[in-house]
Order: sequence, then C-alpha cells, then structure tokens
Amino acid sequence: NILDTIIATKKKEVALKKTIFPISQLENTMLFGNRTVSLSKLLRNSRSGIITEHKRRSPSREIINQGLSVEEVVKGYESAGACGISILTDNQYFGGSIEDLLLARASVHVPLLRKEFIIDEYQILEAKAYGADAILLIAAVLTRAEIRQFSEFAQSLALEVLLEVHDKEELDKSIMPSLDMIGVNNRNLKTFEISLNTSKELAREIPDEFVKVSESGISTTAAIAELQSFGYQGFLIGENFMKTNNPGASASD
Ligand code: IGP
Repeated sequence: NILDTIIATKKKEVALKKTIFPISQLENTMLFGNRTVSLSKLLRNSRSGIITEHKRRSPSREIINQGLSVEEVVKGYESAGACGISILTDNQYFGGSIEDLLLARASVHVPLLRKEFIIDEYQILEAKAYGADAILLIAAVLTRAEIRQFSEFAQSLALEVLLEVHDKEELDKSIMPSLDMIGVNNRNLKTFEISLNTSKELAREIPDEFVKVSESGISTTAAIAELQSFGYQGFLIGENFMKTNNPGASASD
C-alpha cells in the first residue's frame, strides 16, 4: 500500500525538518505576510472551477513533465484562467518541493493549495510561511481527532482546508465545520484505478455547506459538465495538462 509507505517516509522527513528548522524559527518566517485568497469562494462563483496542478511525476506515472520551470507552468495556468493552483511539495514520490510553493507564490496571484501528505502541524505552518492559501488533508491517513486539530489550526492561520475522501466511511468520519471544501479522489490510492463514478456516488452524501471538488482523472469538458450536474464546483486536474509541453495552453483550451 503506497499511502502507508509515503506516510512512513513523511514522518521521518518531518521529524528531521523539525530538528534542522525548529517550529519557533518557522513561526518567524512568514514570507508572504497574512494575505489569503479564498479558493472556496472563487470556486463557488466560477463557471469552470478548475484547479490546475503542478506535478512532475507520481507513483503511478514515472515521468509526467520534467522539462519546465514552476514559474512557466503556474504563469501559464494563471493566464489560462485557473481558479487555483495545486502545488505538489512531496519530493520522494512526486518530485516536488516546498521551494516550488515559494516560486509559485512569487509568480502568481491565484490561490495556491499546498498538496502534501500532512501528518503534523509543522507542515501547516510551513504551508503558510511559503505562501499557500489552502492545504489538503487526506482522510485516509488521519483520525477524526487529527482532522479536527489540523483543520482548526489551519483556520487559525487563515488557511482554507480541502479534505480529501475516497469513500463514504472516510466522509462520515470527517464532516466538521472547520473544513471549507470536500474533495472526492477518483483515484484509488491503493490500486491507482480511476473511476469518476466515485465522485458521482459520493456527491449526494456531501452536505451543501461544503464546496464539492472532484479530483483526478478528469480530461474532458464533457466529464466536467457531467460532474457539475452532480453538484461539483471544483475540478482538480494535473496530468492531463502537465503531460503536454505547454500546460497553460492546454488548460486554456
Ligand atoms: C490530480 P490527475 O489525475 O489530474 O493528475 O490528478 C490530483 O487529483 C492528484 O494529483 C491527487 C493527489 C492527491 C496527489 C489527488 N489527491 C493526494 C497526491 C496526494
């Protein structure tokens, strides 16, 4: 199970980071002040609701795009009209880094989502320090108590929370007022299989106060239109754009 492997690696990584750059120091490193743009509001008011993703590689696809700079990619996405941009900061499995977030922040104004396997408040503070507007929390790897703790901590830093689920059990475990958006991942992180039916089936279970986001495996406007009819207002798209040599241009098509 890849998630278990990733989380084990992540725990070591965070423990090491804390010794090199303690939380007390991180607290004094708010590089972008307290400016936050609400991704959930933009999604509610947008017609397309697309969140594009910067993604070099993944456990299910060895090479997606290695040739472009973060700045080029995110500027292209912003001009294409993306509502927000997701920045993968995991290095070991996705080839990203926290510096990618910093470079993206310096390049665009649209809200940025730190896409990370969050298991510690440290990573949330780091997201804030490096310019994120929102964070991802993955229900499959967190307890309800952790989801509450992390989402309330994010809220205290004016970061929005996208909570990711893959089935009804994870959803039922996670519902609480400190979340802003609920994302249904169409990719089963255990098998890598993709099915948009996952989003369709869970749609009616998500309370209306949360913005519904459908994540992964979306590659056509027809799929978006169909998901919209199920109440989705956000669409997280990575590979489909990143696999081309001009992700921004493909996003504007
Ligand atoms: C994007 P895709 O199939 O368009 O590249 O998917 C995004 O949903 C996916 O990268 C993702 C992800 C995650 C990555 C969804 N949840 C959790 C890492 C961790």
